[in-house]
Amino acid sequence: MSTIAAANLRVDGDRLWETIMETAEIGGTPKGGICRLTLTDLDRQVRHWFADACVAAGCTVTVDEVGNMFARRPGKDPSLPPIAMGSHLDTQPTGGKYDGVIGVLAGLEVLRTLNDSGYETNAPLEVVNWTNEEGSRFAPAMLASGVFAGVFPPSYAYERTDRDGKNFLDELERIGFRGEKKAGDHKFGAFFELHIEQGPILEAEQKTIGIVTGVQGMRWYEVTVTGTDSHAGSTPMRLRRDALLGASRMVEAVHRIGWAHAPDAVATVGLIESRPNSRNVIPGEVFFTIDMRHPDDAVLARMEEDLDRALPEIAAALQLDHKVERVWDSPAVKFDAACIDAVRQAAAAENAPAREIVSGAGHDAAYIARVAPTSMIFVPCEKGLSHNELEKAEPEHVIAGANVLLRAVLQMDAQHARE
Ligand code: HGY
Ligand code: MN
Ligand code: MN
Repeated sequence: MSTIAAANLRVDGDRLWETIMETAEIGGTPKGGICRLTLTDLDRQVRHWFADACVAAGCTVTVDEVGNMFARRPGKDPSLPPIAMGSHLDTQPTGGKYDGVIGVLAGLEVLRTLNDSGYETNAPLEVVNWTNEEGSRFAPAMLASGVFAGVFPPSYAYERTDRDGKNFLDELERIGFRGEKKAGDHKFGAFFELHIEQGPILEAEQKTIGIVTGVQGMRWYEVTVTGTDSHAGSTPMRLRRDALLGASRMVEAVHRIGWAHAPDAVATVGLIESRPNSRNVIPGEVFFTIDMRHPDDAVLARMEEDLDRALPEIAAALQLDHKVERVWDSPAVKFDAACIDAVRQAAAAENAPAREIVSGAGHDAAYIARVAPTSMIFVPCEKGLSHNELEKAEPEHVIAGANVLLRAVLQMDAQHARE
């Protein structure tokens, strides 16, 4: 089929939407979201669903040593590096139906559409499901795409433990997804990730497509504050070493640092554990996490300096000990100009109102951009709400995003064939 004829190819929107709703049942929550943490039995279930669907679409499915799944559709020339699409099927504990999922399932839908039309690409195509993008169960986020991109050795991923002390490698083996394939053993000709924006901009500007030019910088920290757990009734206020009071002031300080560098900075304390967590014991130890982000790495460094000043001051004033560890540093990323342009042209061909945008959220594409020409396609979500069970995307936006993905992939394939 000529590329002109390919220009008229469109995904089957109903079929795509059906796959999104069908997989949403795997870990579906009463509020309409999904709780499908990485390397759990539910993750195993959706992985088998994905592998079966890809095999039924004529793909070969391989799994690498950290559980990344690659569904390959042959092209005319098997020697060419595959053009890849993908995202993640793991979710937040109170995740939505669309975060990550639409990037994987739109990739599957692109393959199905090409099968229906008998269109043969020059290069092979691959649809990828990256392990542990969310970083909610095992920190940091984008862990397995990071291993694929050579940012972390597999051993680093294997050693990660969740808050219950469960180990990444044990869980990966338990669900049967520790593959033989070396992570990063094959190159991509290009990588495209379709994702909801998870922010308010596209909806506010009534744009259907975000032409994603890059991802902001982000850093994660873990803080342990130590005081003395003692009796809530018999310990006078002046003799207390209250770790939760210290942590509370530190949470306020993180919030202040975010505001000090707003509007582009964000700073969040999302996870906090107070021990012994008994109503009549003064907390002796508190563990909490910090997530700070900014499009400019230099500002992110200044935010970290602010943190390094604020936390010791707070601890000293309350005679507390504390430990801060930076556990993740993902610098700001700029995507590949040719891939960005492919998305821009595809959106124009779709007559979809579009604008350029930098991603506030982290994505596997941020790491894959280190080893392959990469860009992303955003579609709006209602009120920009995400990492929330009420996350909502409109079918026509997701379908338009899938058509832009299809076009961008075919354009990049044709472009590489001409080179
Ligand atoms: O944290 C993030 O930005 C991504 O959703 N994992
Ligand atoms: Mn995501
Ligand atoms: Mn997410």
